[in-house]
Amino acid sequence: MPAVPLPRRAGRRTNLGLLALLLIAGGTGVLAFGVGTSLPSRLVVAAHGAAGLGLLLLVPWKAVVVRRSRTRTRGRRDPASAWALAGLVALTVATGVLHTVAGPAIAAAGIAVLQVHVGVGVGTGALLLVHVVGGRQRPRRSDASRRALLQTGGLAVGAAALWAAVEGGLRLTGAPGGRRLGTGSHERGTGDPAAMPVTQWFTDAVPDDAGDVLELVAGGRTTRLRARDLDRGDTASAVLDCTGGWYAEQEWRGVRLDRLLAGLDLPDGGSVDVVSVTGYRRRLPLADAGSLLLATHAAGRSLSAGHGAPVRLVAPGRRGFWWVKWVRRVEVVDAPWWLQPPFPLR
Ligand code: HEM
Ligand code: HEM
Ligand SMILES: Nc1nc2c(c(=O)[nH]1)N[C@H]1C(S)=C(S)[C@@H](COP(=O)(O)O)O[C@H]1N2
Ligand SMILES: [Mo]
Repeated sequence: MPAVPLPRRAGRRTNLGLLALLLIAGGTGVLAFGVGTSLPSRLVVAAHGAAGLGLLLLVPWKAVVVRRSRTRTRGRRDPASAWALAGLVALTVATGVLHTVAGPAIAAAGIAVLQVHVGVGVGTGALLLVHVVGGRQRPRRSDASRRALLQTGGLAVGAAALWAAVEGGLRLTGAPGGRRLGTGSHERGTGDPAAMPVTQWFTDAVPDDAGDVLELVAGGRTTRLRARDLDRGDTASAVLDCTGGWYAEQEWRGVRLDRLLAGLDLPDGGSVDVVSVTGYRRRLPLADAGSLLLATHAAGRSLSAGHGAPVRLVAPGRRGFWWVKWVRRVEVVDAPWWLQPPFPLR
Protein backbone atom coordinates (compact mmCIF):
# COMPACT_ATOMS: atom_id res chain seq x y z
CA MET A 1 0.00 0.00 0.00
CA PRO A 2 1.51 3.36 -0.94
CA ALA A 3 2.05 5.75 1.93
CA VAL A 4 -0.38 8.65 1.94
CA PRO A 5 1.61 11.79 1.15
CA LEU A 6 1.52 14.19 4.06
CA PRO A 7 2.45 17.84 4.08
CA ARG A 8 6.10 18.02 5.10
CA ARG A 9 5.74 21.30 6.90
CA ALA A 10 2.88 20.25 9.16
CA GLY A 11 5.13 17.65 10.80
CA ARG A 12 7.93 20.12 11.22
CA ARG A 13 5.64 22.61 12.92
CA THR A 14 4.28 19.90 15.18
CA ASN A 15 7.82 19.09 16.29
CA LEU A 16 8.61 22.76 16.86
CA GLY A 17 5.39 23.11 18.85
CA LEU A 18 6.37 20.15 21.04
CA LEU A 19 9.82 21.63 21.51
CA ALA A 20 8.42 25.01 22.55
CA LEU A 21 5.97 23.48 25.04
CA LEU A 22 8.64 21.23 26.55
CA LEU A 23 11.10 24.10 26.92
CA ILE A 24 8.44 26.25 28.57
CA ALA A 25 7.40 23.41 30.87
CA GLY A 26 11.00 22.64 31.87
CA GLY A 27 11.90 26.29 32.43
CA THR A 28 8.80 27.17 34.42
CA GLY A 29 9.19 23.94 36.41
CA VAL A 30 12.61 25.00 37.68
CA LEU A 31 11.42 28.59 38.16
CA ALA A 32 8.45 27.36 40.17
CA PHE A 33 10.91 25.94 42.69
CA GLY A 34 12.86 29.18 42.85
CA VAL A 35 10.15 31.81 43.22
CA GLY A 36 8.56 32.48 46.56
CA THR A 37 4.92 32.10 47.54
CA SER A 38 3.48 35.12 45.75
CA LEU A 39 1.81 36.37 42.58
CA PRO A 40 4.78 35.55 40.29
CA SER A 41 4.69 31.97 41.50
CA ARG A 42 1.02 31.74 40.59
CA LEU A 43 1.72 32.91 37.03
CA VAL A 44 4.77 30.68 36.63
CA VAL A 45 2.91 27.62 37.88
CA ALA A 46 -0.14 28.33 35.67
CA ALA A 47 2.13 28.65 32.61
CA HIS A 48 3.80 25.40 33.64
CA GLY A 49 0.50 23.54 33.86
CA ALA A 50 -0.77 24.94 30.56
CA ALA A 51 2.44 24.09 28.67
CA GLY A 52 2.52 20.56 30.10
CA LEU A 53 -1.15 19.89 29.35
CA GLY A 54 -0.82 21.55 25.92
CA LEU A 55 1.43 18.65 24.87
CA LEU A 56 -1.69 16.49 24.80
CA LEU A 57 -3.18 18.68 22.05
CA LEU A 58 -0.31 17.80 19.72
CA VAL A 59 -0.57 14.04 20.19
CA PRO A 60 -2.79 13.47 17.08
CA TRP A 61 -0.41 15.47 14.90
CA LYS A 62 2.70 13.84 16.29
CA ALA A 63 1.10 10.48 15.58
CA VAL A 64 1.20 11.45 11.90
CA VAL A 65 4.92 12.33 12.16
CA VAL A 66 5.62 9.02 13.83
CA ARG A 67 3.68 7.01 11.22
CA ARG A 68 5.56 8.73 8.44
CA SER A 69 8.88 8.13 10.14
CA ARG A 70 8.18 4.41 10.40
CA THR A 71 7.76 4.10 6.62
CA ARG A 72 11.27 5.46 6.05
CA THR A 73 14.51 3.67 5.76
CA ARG A 74 16.82 6.66 5.65
CA GLY A 75 16.99 9.64 7.97
CA ARG A 76 14.94 7.86 10.57
CA ARG A 77 15.83 8.73 14.15
CA ASP A 78 16.76 6.22 16.79
CA PRO A 79 13.31 4.68 17.42
CA ALA A 80 14.24 3.17 20.80
CA SER A 81 15.16 6.47 22.39
CA ALA A 82 12.24 8.18 20.62
CA TRP A 83 9.81 5.75 22.26
CA ALA A 84 11.59 6.05 25.59
CA LEU A 85 11.05 9.78 25.26
CA ALA A 86 7.36 9.20 24.58
CA GLY A 87 7.15 7.06 27.72
CA LEU A 88 8.89 9.65 29.90
CA VAL A 89 6.76 12.53 28.60
CA ALA A 90 3.60 10.54 29.32
CA LEU A 91 4.85 9.72 32.82
CA THR A 92 5.82 13.34 33.45
CA VAL A 93 2.41 14.66 32.45
CA ALA A 94 0.60 11.90 34.36
CA THR A 95 2.52 12.48 37.60
CA GLY A 96 2.09 16.26 37.23
CA VAL A 97 -1.68 15.89 36.96
CA LEU A 98 -1.78 13.29 39.75
CA HIS A 99 0.04 15.68 42.07
CA THR A 100 -2.28 18.53 41.10
CA VAL A 101 -5.38 16.45 41.80
CA ALA A 102 -4.34 14.48 44.87
CA GLY A 103 -1.20 16.13 46.26
CA PRO A 104 1.41 14.62 48.54
CA ALA A 105 -1.15 12.15 49.93
CA ILE A 106 0.04 9.81 47.18
CA ALA A 107 3.51 8.56 48.03
CA ALA A 108 5.38 5.26 47.89
CA ALA A 109 8.43 4.43 50.00
CA GLY A 110 8.54 8.01 51.22
CA ILE A 111 8.72 9.38 47.69
CA ALA A 112 5.93 11.77 46.72
CA VAL A 113 4.47 11.89 43.19
CA LEU A 114 5.88 15.37 42.76
CA GLN A 115 9.41 14.07 43.34
CA VAL A 116 8.84 11.41 40.69
CA HIS A 117 7.46 14.16 38.44
CA VAL A 118 10.60 16.28 38.79
CA GLY A 119 12.84 13.23 38.27
CA VAL A 120 11.15 12.04 35.08
CA GLY A 121 10.84 15.67 33.94
CA VAL A 122 14.63 16.03 34.09
CA GLY A 123 15.03 12.66 32.32
CA THR A 124 12.67 13.91 29.61
CA GLY A 125 14.98 16.87 29.04
CA ALA A 126 17.98 14.58 28.55
CA LEU A 127 16.19 12.28 26.07
CA LEU A 128 14.73 15.26 24.25
CA LEU A 129 18.25 16.49 23.61
CA VAL A 130 19.17 13.10 22.11
CA HIS A 131 16.01 13.13 19.97
CA VAL A 132 16.32 16.68 18.71
CA VAL A 133 20.06 16.77 18.00
CA GLY A 134 20.89 15.28 14.62
CA GLY A 135 17.52 15.94 13.01
CA ARG A 136 17.24 19.59 13.78
CA GLN A 137 14.14 21.40 12.67
CA ARG A 138 15.40 24.85 11.79
CA PRO A 139 13.03 27.80 11.92
CA ARG A 140 12.11 29.09 8.46
CA ARG A 141 10.80 32.36 7.15
CA SER A 142 7.37 30.78 6.68
CA ASP A 143 7.18 30.19 10.45
CA ALA A 144 6.36 33.87 10.81
CA SER A 145 3.50 33.57 8.31
CA ARG A 146 -0.02 34.45 9.25
CA ARG A 147 -0.99 30.79 9.17
CA ALA A 148 1.83 29.74 11.47
CA LEU A 149 1.03 32.53 13.93
CA LEU A 150 -2.61 31.45 13.95
CA GLN A 151 -1.53 27.88 14.67
CA THR A 152 0.68 29.07 17.51
CA GLY A 153 -2.12 31.20 18.91
CA GLY A 154 -4.52 28.28 18.63
CA LEU A 155 -2.12 26.03 20.54
CA ALA A 156 -1.66 28.65 23.28
CA VAL A 157 -5.41 29.17 23.65
CA GLY A 158 -6.03 25.41 23.65
CA ALA A 159 -3.35 24.85 26.30
CA ALA A 160 -4.75 27.61 28.51
CA ALA A 161 -8.26 26.19 28.11
CA LEU A 162 -7.10 22.71 29.15
CA TRP A 163 -5.40 24.15 32.22
CA ALA A 164 -8.53 26.19 33.10
CA ALA A 165 -10.68 23.07 32.67
CA VAL A 166 -8.50 21.13 35.13
CA GLU A 167 -8.51 24.00 37.66
CA GLY A 168 -12.24 24.57 37.28
CA GLY A 169 -12.97 20.86 37.58
CA LEU A 170 -10.97 20.62 40.82
CA ARG A 171 -12.79 23.56 42.36
CA LEU A 172 -16.26 22.45 41.28
CA THR A 173 -15.81 18.91 42.58
CA GLY A 174 -14.29 20.11 45.87
CA ALA A 175 -11.23 17.90 45.25
CA PRO A 176 -8.21 18.61 47.53
CA GLY A 177 -6.43 20.09 44.51
CA GLY A 178 -8.97 22.92 44.40
CA ARG A 179 -7.47 24.43 47.55
CA ARG A 180 -3.85 24.53 46.42
CA LEU A 181 -1.61 27.54 47.00
CA GLY A 182 -0.50 29.51 43.94
CA THR A 183 2.69 27.40 43.95
CA GLY A 184 0.59 24.24 43.61
CA SER A 185 1.23 23.10 47.20
CA HIS A 186 -1.44 21.28 49.21
CA GLU A 187 -2.20 22.13 52.86
CA ARG A 188 -0.68 19.86 55.54
CA GLY A 189 -0.70 20.58 59.27
CA THR A 190 -1.60 24.26 59.54
CA GLY A 191 -1.75 25.22 63.25
CA ASP A 192 -0.61 21.71 64.14
CA PRO A 193 3.18 21.33 63.70
CA ALA A 194 3.04 17.65 64.69
CA ALA A 195 0.93 16.96 61.58
CA MET A 196 3.42 18.78 59.34
CA PRO A 197 5.76 16.52 57.33
CA VAL A 198 9.43 16.40 58.35
CA THR A 199 11.25 17.14 55.11
CA GLN A 200 14.88 17.18 54.12
CA TRP A 201 15.92 18.88 50.92
CA PHE A 202 18.05 16.20 49.33
CA THR A 203 20.41 14.00 51.31
CA ASP A 204 20.42 15.81 54.65
CA ALA A 205 19.21 13.95 57.77
CA VAL A 206 17.84 14.81 61.20
CA PRO A 207 20.97 15.05 63.44
CA ASP A 208 21.22 12.87 66.57
CA ASP A 209 22.17 15.88 68.65
CA ALA A 210 21.74 19.41 67.35
CA GLY A 211 23.34 20.87 70.50
CA ASP A 212 22.03 24.01 72.17
CA VAL A 213 24.59 26.66 71.32
CA LEU A 214 24.40 29.09 68.44
CA GLU A 215 27.31 31.21 67.23
CA LEU A 216 26.60 34.71 66.06
CA VAL A 217 29.44 36.12 63.94
CA ALA A 218 29.06 39.83 63.13
CA GLY A 219 31.03 43.07 63.29
CA GLY A 220 34.29 41.15 63.86
CA ARG A 221 32.97 39.44 66.97
CA THR A 222 31.73 35.95 67.74
CA THR A 223 29.02 35.64 70.36
CA ARG A 224 27.88 32.31 71.73
CA LEU A 225 24.18 32.21 72.49
CA ARG A 226 22.23 29.46 74.18
CA ALA A 227 19.25 28.39 72.15
CA ARG A 228 16.86 28.82 75.07
CA ASP A 229 17.85 32.49 75.34
CA LEU A 230 16.53 33.06 71.84
CA ASP A 231 12.89 32.77 72.87
CA ARG A 232 12.37 36.51 73.14
CA GLY A 233 8.69 36.62 72.33
CA ASP A 234 8.92 37.86 68.74
CA THR A 235 6.23 36.15 66.66
CA ALA A 236 5.42 35.75 63.00
CA SER A 237 2.59 33.97 61.30
CA ALA A 238 4.16 32.48 58.19
CA VAL A 239 3.63 29.78 55.60
CA LEU A 240 6.23 27.03 55.22
CA ASP A 241 5.80 26.04 51.54
CA CYS A 242 7.90 23.01 50.61
CA THR A 243 8.84 22.33 46.98
CA GLY A 244 7.78 18.76 47.78
CA GLY A 245 4.23 20.02 47.26
CA TRP A 246 2.80 20.82 50.70
CA TYR A 247 2.46 23.91 52.88
CA ALA A 248 1.49 24.77 56.47
CA GLU A 249 0.90 28.06 58.22
CA GLN A 250 2.11 28.34 61.82
CA GLU A 251 2.52 30.95 64.49
CA TRP A 252 6.30 30.90 64.94
CA ARG A 253 8.06 32.38 67.99
CA GLY A 254 11.66 33.28 68.77
CA VAL A 255 13.75 36.35 68.00
CA ARG A 256 13.69 38.56 64.94
CA LEU A 257 17.06 38.75 63.22
CA ASP A 258 17.15 42.57 63.15
CA ARG A 259 16.68 42.58 66.94
CA LEU A 260 19.48 40.06 67.38
CA LEU A 261 21.79 42.17 65.21
CA ALA A 262 20.81 45.55 66.69
CA GLY A 263 23.77 47.72 67.68
CA LEU A 264 26.28 45.67 65.66
CA ASP A 265 28.41 47.15 62.91
CA LEU A 266 26.82 45.73 59.72
CA PRO A 267 28.04 46.07 56.10
CA ASP A 268 25.81 47.92 53.62
CA GLY A 269 24.33 45.51 51.10
CA GLY A 270 25.68 42.58 53.07
CA SER A 271 24.19 39.18 53.69
CA VAL A 272 23.75 36.69 56.45
CA ASP A 273 24.83 33.05 56.25
CA VAL A 274 22.56 30.74 58.20
CA VAL A 275 24.33 27.42 58.75
CA SER A 276 22.96 24.19 60.15
CA VAL A 277 24.70 21.70 62.43
CA THR A 278 24.53 19.37 59.42
CA GLY A 279 26.36 21.80 57.12
CA TYR A 280 23.20 22.72 55.19
CA ARG A 281 23.27 26.49 54.59
CA ARG A 282 21.54 29.43 52.93
CA ARG A 283 22.64 33.04 52.43
CA LEU A 284 19.99 35.76 52.75
CA PRO A 285 20.11 39.53 52.22
CA LEU A 286 20.68 41.50 55.43
CA ALA A 287 17.95 43.84 54.17
CA ASP A 288 15.46 41.06 55.02
CA ALA A 289 16.53 40.87 58.66
CA GLY A 290 13.33 42.65 59.77
CA SER A 291 11.18 39.78 58.53
CA LEU A 292 13.44 36.83 59.35
CA LEU A 293 12.92 34.97 62.59
CA LEU A 294 15.12 32.53 64.48
CA ALA A 295 12.35 30.36 65.83
CA THR A 296 12.38 28.11 68.86
CA HIS A 297 8.61 27.51 68.97
CA ALA A 298 5.71 26.77 66.62
CA ALA A 299 2.05 27.04 67.65
CA GLY A 300 3.13 27.64 71.25
CA ARG A 301 5.22 24.45 71.56
CA SER A 302 8.99 23.92 71.41
CA LEU A 303 10.16 22.74 68.00
CA SER A 304 10.46 18.97 67.65
CA ALA A 305 13.80 17.48 66.60
CA GLY A 306 12.51 16.82 63.09
CA HIS A 307 11.29 20.36 62.65
CA GLY A 308 14.62 21.95 63.57
CA ALA A 309 15.03 22.02 67.37
CA PRO A 310 16.40 23.89 69.10
CA VAL A 311 16.40 26.76 66.54
CA ARG A 312 15.34 27.10 62.91
CA LEU A 313 15.08 29.96 60.47
CA VAL A 314 11.64 31.25 59.47
CA ALA A 315 11.82 33.07 56.12
CA PRO A 316 8.35 34.41 55.24
CA GLY A 317 7.55 34.44 51.52
CA ARG A 318 10.44 32.10 50.66
CA ARG A 319 10.13 28.42 49.73
CA GLY A 320 10.85 25.84 52.43
CA PHE A 321 14.44 25.14 51.43
CA TRP A 322 15.43 28.56 52.83
CA TRP A 323 14.10 27.68 56.28
CA VAL A 324 17.37 26.24 57.66
CA LYS A 325 16.79 23.80 60.53
CA TRP A 326 19.13 23.06 63.50
CA VAL A 327 20.83 26.44 63.14
CA ARG A 328 24.37 26.39 64.48
CA ARG A 329 25.87 29.60 63.12
CA VAL A 330 24.58 32.95 61.94
CA GLU A 331 27.30 34.95 60.21
CA VAL A 332 27.13 38.41 58.69
CA VAL A 333 29.19 38.59 55.47
CA ASP A 334 29.98 41.27 52.86
CA ALA A 335 29.17 39.03 49.87
CA PRO A 336 25.82 39.43 48.05
CA TRP A 337 23.17 36.82 48.82
CA TRP A 338 23.04 35.57 45.21
CA LEU A 339 26.63 34.41 45.37
CA GLN A 340 25.63 30.83 46.24
CA PRO A 341 24.14 27.84 44.42
CA PRO A 342 20.48 28.66 43.57
CA PHE A 343 19.40 25.51 45.37
CA PRO A 344 21.09 23.81 48.36
CA LEU A 345 23.55 21.05 47.47
CA ARG A 346 22.76 18.58 50.22
C1 HEM B 1 6.89 15.04 23.24
C2 HEM B 1 8.07 15.00 22.62
C3 HEM B 1 8.39 14.03 21.50
C4 HEM B 1 8.13 12.69 21.40
C5 HEM B 1 7.45 11.80 22.44
C6 HEM B 1 8.63 12.26 20.12
C7 HEM B 1 8.56 10.95 19.65
C8 HEM B 1 8.91 10.55 18.36
C9 HEM B 1 8.76 9.23 17.81
C10 HEM B 1 8.20 8.04 18.60
C11 HEM B 1 9.20 9.25 16.53
C12 HEM B 1 9.22 8.08 15.55
C13 HEM B 1 10.50 7.32 15.66
C14 HEM B 1 10.52 6.14 14.69
O1 HEM B 1 9.89 5.13 14.98
O2 HEM B 1 11.14 6.31 13.63
C15 HEM B 1 9.64 10.59 16.24
C16 HEM B 1 10.15 11.01 15.03
C17 HEM B 1 10.68 12.28 14.81
N1 HEM B 1 10.74 13.31 15.73
FE1 HEM B 1 9.97 13.31 17.58
N2 HEM B 1 9.20 13.32 19.49
C18 HEM B 1 9.06 14.43 20.29
C19 HEM B 1 9.50 15.69 20.03
C20 HEM B 1 10.23 16.07 18.93
C21 HEM B 1 10.87 17.33 18.73
C22 HEM B 1 10.82 18.47 19.77
C23 HEM B 1 11.48 17.32 17.52
C24 HEM B 1 12.30 18.35 16.83
C25 HEM B 1 12.30 19.63 17.14
C26 HEM B 1 11.22 16.01 16.94
C27 HEM B 1 11.65 15.61 15.70
C28 HEM B 1 11.36 14.40 15.13
C29 HEM B 1 11.70 14.05 13.76
C30 HEM B 1 12.40 14.96 12.73
C31 HEM B 1 11.26 12.74 13.56
C32 HEM B 1 11.38 11.92 12.28
C33 HEM B 1 10.19 12.25 11.42
C34 HEM B 1 10.33 11.71 10.01
O3 HEM B 1 11.25 10.89 9.79
O4 HEM B 1 9.53 12.09 9.17
N3 HEM B 1 10.47 15.29 17.84
N4 HEM B 1 9.45 11.36 17.37
C1 HEM C 1 9.38 18.62 30.52
C2 HEM C 1 9.14 18.57 31.75
C3 HEM C 1 7.80 18.77 32.44
C4 HEM C 1 6.51 18.61 31.99
C5 HEM C 1 6.05 18.20 30.61
C6 HEM C 1 5.64 18.93 33.10
C7 HEM C 1 4.25 18.87 33.07
C8 HEM C 1 3.41 19.10 34.13
C9 HEM C 1 1.98 18.96 34.13
C10 HEM C 1 1.14 18.52 32.93
C11 HEM C 1 1.52 19.28 35.37
C12 HEM C 1 0.06 19.29 35.85
C13 HEM C 1 -0.56 20.62 35.59
C14 HEM C 1 -2.02 20.68 35.93
O1 HEM C 1 -2.64 19.62 36.13
O2 HEM C 1 -2.57 21.80 36.00
C15 HEM C 1 2.66 19.64 36.18
C16 HEM C 1 2.62 20.06 37.50
C17 HEM C 1 3.72 20.45 38.23
N1 HEM C 1 5.05 20.39 37.85
FE1 HEM C 1 5.74 19.83 36.02
N2 HEM C 1 6.42 19.25 34.18
C18 HEM C 1 7.74 19.17 33.82
C19 HEM C 1 8.86 19.40 34.61
C20 HEM C 1 8.81 19.89 35.90
C21 HEM C 1 9.97 20.26 36.69
C22 HEM C 1 11.41 20.14 36.21
C23 HEM C 1 9.48 20.73 37.89
C24 HEM C 1 10.21 21.25 39.10
C25 HEM C 1 11.51 21.41 39.21
C26 HEM C 1 8.04 20.64 37.86
C27 HEM C 1 7.19 21.01 38.89
C28 HEM C 1 5.82 20.91 38.86
C29 HEM C 1 4.96 21.33 39.95
C30 HEM C 1 5.39 21.98 41.27
C31 HEM C 1 3.65 21.03 39.56
C32 HEM C 1 2.37 21.28 40.36
C33 HEM C 1 1.73 22.50 39.81
C34 HEM C 1 0.31 22.65 40.27
O3 HEM C 1 -0.07 22.04 41.28
O4 HEM C 1 -0.45 23.41 39.62
N3 HEM C 1 7.66 20.12 36.64
N4 HEM C 1 3.81 19.53 35.41
N1 LIG D 1 19.42 21.65 57.87
C1 LIG D 1 18.40 21.53 57.01
N2 LIG D 1 17.40 22.44 57.03
C2 LIG D 1 16.36 22.31 56.17
C3 LIG D 1 16.29 21.24 55.25
C4 LIG D 1 17.36 20.30 55.25
O1 LIG D 1 17.39 19.34 54.46
N3 LIG D 1 18.39 20.48 56.14
N4 LIG D 1 15.22 21.14 54.39
C5 LIG D 1 14.49 22.37 54.09
C6 LIG D 1 13.24 22.11 53.39
S1 LIG D 1 13.37 21.62 51.76
C7 LIG D 1 12.02 22.34 53.96
S2 LIG D 1 10.59 22.22 53.06
C8 LIG D 1 11.89 22.62 55.39
C9 LIG D 1 10.98 21.57 56.00
O2 LIG D 1 10.79 21.83 57.34
P1 LIG D 1 10.09 20.75 58.29
O3 LIG D 1 10.86 19.47 58.15
O4 LIG D 1 10.10 21.35 59.63
O5 LIG D 1 8.70 20.55 57.78
O6 LIG D 1 13.14 22.63 56.05
C10 LIG D 1 14.21 23.21 55.34
N5 LIG D 1 15.36 23.24 56.22
MO1 LIG E 1 11.20 21.36 50.98
